[in-house]
Amino acid sequence: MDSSKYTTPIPLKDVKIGDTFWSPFMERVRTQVIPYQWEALNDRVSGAEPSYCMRNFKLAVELTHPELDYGVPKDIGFGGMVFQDSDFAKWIEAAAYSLVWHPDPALEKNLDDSIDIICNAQQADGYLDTYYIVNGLDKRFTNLKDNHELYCFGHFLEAAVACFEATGKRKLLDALIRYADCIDKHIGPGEGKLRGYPGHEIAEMALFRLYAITRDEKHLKLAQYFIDQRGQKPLFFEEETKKNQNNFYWKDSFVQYQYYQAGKPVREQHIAEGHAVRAVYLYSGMADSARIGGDEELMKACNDIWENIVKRQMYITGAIGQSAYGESFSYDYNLPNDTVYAETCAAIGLAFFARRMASMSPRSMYGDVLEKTLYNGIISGMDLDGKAFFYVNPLEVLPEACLKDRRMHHVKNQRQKWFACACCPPNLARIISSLGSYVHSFNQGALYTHLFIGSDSTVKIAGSKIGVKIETNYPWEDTVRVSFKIDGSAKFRYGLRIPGWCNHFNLTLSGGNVEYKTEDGYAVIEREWKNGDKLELRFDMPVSFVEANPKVRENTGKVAVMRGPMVYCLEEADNGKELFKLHAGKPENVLFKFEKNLLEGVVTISFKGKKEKDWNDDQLYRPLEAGDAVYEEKELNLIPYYAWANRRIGEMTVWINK
Ligand code: FUB
Ligand code: ZN
Repeated sequence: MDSSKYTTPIPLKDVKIGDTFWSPFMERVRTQVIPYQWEALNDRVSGAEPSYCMRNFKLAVELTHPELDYGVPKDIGFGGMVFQDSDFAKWIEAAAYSLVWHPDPALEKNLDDSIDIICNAQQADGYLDTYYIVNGLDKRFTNLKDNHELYCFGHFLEAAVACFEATGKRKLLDALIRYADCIDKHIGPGEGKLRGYPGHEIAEMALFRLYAITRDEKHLKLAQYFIDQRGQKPLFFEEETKKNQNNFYWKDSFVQYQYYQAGKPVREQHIAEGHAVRAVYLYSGMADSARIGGDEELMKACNDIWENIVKRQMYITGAIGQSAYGESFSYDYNLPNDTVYAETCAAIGLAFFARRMASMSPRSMYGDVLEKTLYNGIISGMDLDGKAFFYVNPLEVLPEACLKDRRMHHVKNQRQKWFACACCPPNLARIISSLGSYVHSFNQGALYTHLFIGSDSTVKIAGSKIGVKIETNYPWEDTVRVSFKIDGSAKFRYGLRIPGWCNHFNLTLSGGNVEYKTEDGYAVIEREWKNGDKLELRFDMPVSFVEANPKVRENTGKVAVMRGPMVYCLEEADNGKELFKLHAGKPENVLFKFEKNLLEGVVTISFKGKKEKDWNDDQLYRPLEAGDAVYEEKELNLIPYYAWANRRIGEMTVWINK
């Protein structure tokens, strides 16, 4: 492992996004999603599943400080999922990020008031989880496997770090440091402590972020302990289950403790298994730990798992977690398009993992996956108003099947206003509003650009303050311009990702030739950069027809359509019913055009394909000799996958008959 390649993202506050594609998404999150989710957390969205989240917090405050009265009946009980607190934490995190790029005194006040509620619910010893504050603190830390205490802690820690970085205010951060101390007192290697770890990961990566601020070894050690202790014998979860007579839901299942990625030590894990969101959150923490600790063995596990995901278990949209059973990964090359799970949170977690792998070593495959999942499988989770969401992101939908076929009962053909388990919408809000920190990463001698997002960033490299400006109309257009603002000149390596989908590109510097080396998929230029230097990267970005490995049986004889990073789909609204009868054939007249008034402005693709005609009789079966299939010419019209289900309910498919 070459630590000179390690980089860290440019902090969010130093990246200002101004991008034709992403700025509208970020604005939507700021003006629609964050206010809408606040209403949802307060159970004020009519017709939506109640959240109970704020009610739980207010109740926890009232039970802790009887002098504070929010008017919540003291005997009303805890509402919603055991991990309901995490929705509030994710909302806080998203709101904090949005304040970085759009100061908003009313939102900041709302945030401050929310933080007061959280701090008022905090117990004297730092403990902070409303499920146990309401249901009895004597039961806390008795079911780390399933009751999500450390998951909620992790989410609040992420929120606290975000608030501190966004506003400089320490109130929530200090509260979470006290909670971390409380956890550290009860869990860990010392005498009399529980040898436990999170049943649902996230605390690991959150603690590494905390450590980056506090530099307190205690926080680093706790994060490392959570990772290293996982799966060690005797298995903590097994002992905990016996001791506290907890249920073990997976006891008769093939998955056992690997549902929680806890069946074996992490360094012995080489394939992605179990609950997908848990898994990618763990792998993100493992990648942090491998980088911070220079741990080769852990790095190897991360690499192996990465390969397994992207070469065997990832959808073309960057979605992961194929199976509704346990919301989990399943097995290699099993990628069903219609019974798929593909939870929005899992795609988001894959983006976290990809970014951390890119920080370990800038290899374009990490940026490729980051880009793929961001432009497709993540943003498909939200409608174009920012008011309805997908939890499950199918690649093929037949509305009748969603209603009548049990195998697809989890697949919705319409985004939903809210969910009883509402993990995905606020997760979308936090990743979209923190997008700035995914664009570049740097170290003392190098800067790498992973995503082509219009932005103005400032970074200090080798003692010089560098301004980096990206101008582009990507992904709709093929040109990216990067210019530098430097006081005088500065010598550093600059790496620009050349996407895996691109077969040919042209790179120039201020209109002339430039010498670059291709290293791990980045065009790397090492030189004395001068103020005003401008790179122009132009890709060949034709419509491409992509097939899946023949081992993916669901896609046998099928083709998907892409342009640049965008995956396309057929929708009933543009192509009529029975999409399964359409064939690409040898696509002719392949055209793409930007349609300003369609779906908030998208590039659409069309080509001449064909449609199989119905038989002349209404037999269900017939001998092969009865005749060849008859086709009629048909123009196929495709839209970007992320924008499907924004018009009316109808069929959709990504994979088309060849
Ligand atoms: O368990 C908390 C969250 O709820 C998970 O991350 C999602 O998969 C959903 O089960
Ligand atoms: Zn989710």
